[in-house]
Amino acid sequence: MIPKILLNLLTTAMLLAPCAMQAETVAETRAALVEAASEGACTMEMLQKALSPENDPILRRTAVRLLAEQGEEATALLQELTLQDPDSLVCQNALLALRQREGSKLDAAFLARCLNSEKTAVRLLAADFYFSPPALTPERPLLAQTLLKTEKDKKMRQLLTQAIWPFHRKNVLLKDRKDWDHEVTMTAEHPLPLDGWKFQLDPAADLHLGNGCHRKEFDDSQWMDIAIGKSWEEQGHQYDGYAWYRSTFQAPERPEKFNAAELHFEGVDECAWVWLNGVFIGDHDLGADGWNIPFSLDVTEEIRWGEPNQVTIRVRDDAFAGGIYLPIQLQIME
Ligand SMILES: [Ca+2]
Repeated sequence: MIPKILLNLLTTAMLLAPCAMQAETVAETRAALVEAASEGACTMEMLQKALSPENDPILRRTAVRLLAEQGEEATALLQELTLQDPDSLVCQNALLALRQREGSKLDAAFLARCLNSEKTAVRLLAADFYFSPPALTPERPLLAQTLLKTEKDKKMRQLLTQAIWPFHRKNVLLKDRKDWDHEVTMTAEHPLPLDGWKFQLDPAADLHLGNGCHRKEFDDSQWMDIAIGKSWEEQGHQYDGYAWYRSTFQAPERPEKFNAAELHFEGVDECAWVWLNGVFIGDHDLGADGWNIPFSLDVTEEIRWGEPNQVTIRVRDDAFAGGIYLPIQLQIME
């Protein structure tokens, strides 16, 4: 084995060699660099030299990858390369290296800058990290909405659209569960109040963004009053589009015997998205055809027995009457 000191000198010498490197020299320099790294003898100085803009892209891409193993001092350089390097793969590798080093602690302000990179590969990676659901904060969907106005890349548009509407859940009822082969019967039914609901129109379809109105703690005291059990047109709103309903109902004490709790909607004209205590429960989205089709959503995990429960419902109506025009019940299933 070549002694570390010699290897260091050798690699540095190769990196200091004239810029227009032959293919063979590139391969050798690259190999020496990788070797030095495996020996733990690779220094920031060596990597910075290898990253010199006039060097072969293959050598530069390797150097970026090795930068990931350097200490804190490499962070600024990796960020600079991500945002400014002319080689798309160098940028991408730099961002991957940063993610590998810092995981979910990767600086959000820096990632937001990456979302404006002219390189699609960088935007895609940044969007993947920035908009991943566990880290989703109220500001991020707002940024996604802004970016979507000018983004042309199809994959990128998909990611942004998903970030704007991060509510996805397949709600499975007890009767539809694959592990359930007993007959399901309803043993009790508790109607939700018809009056005392809060109501807000949402023509821009953006009330869930920012300080999202689906949140349990959202302050709806300035919203209008409305009842359910009749359309919003019947209550003075000649309107088609999105609107939100919010209310709090008292749940019964926990039943002694039960297998599931469900919210049953007799009719919402036309589509509905439902949150219970701030948790997205599921939707009823069959387009205009869903207006007179009853539906249920399982809330076994989310219901708080014997306590007030906050329910939020987003409704979309495209034509004629709209809204929660029939009652809602909490049903206990056995
Ligand atoms: Ca309608």
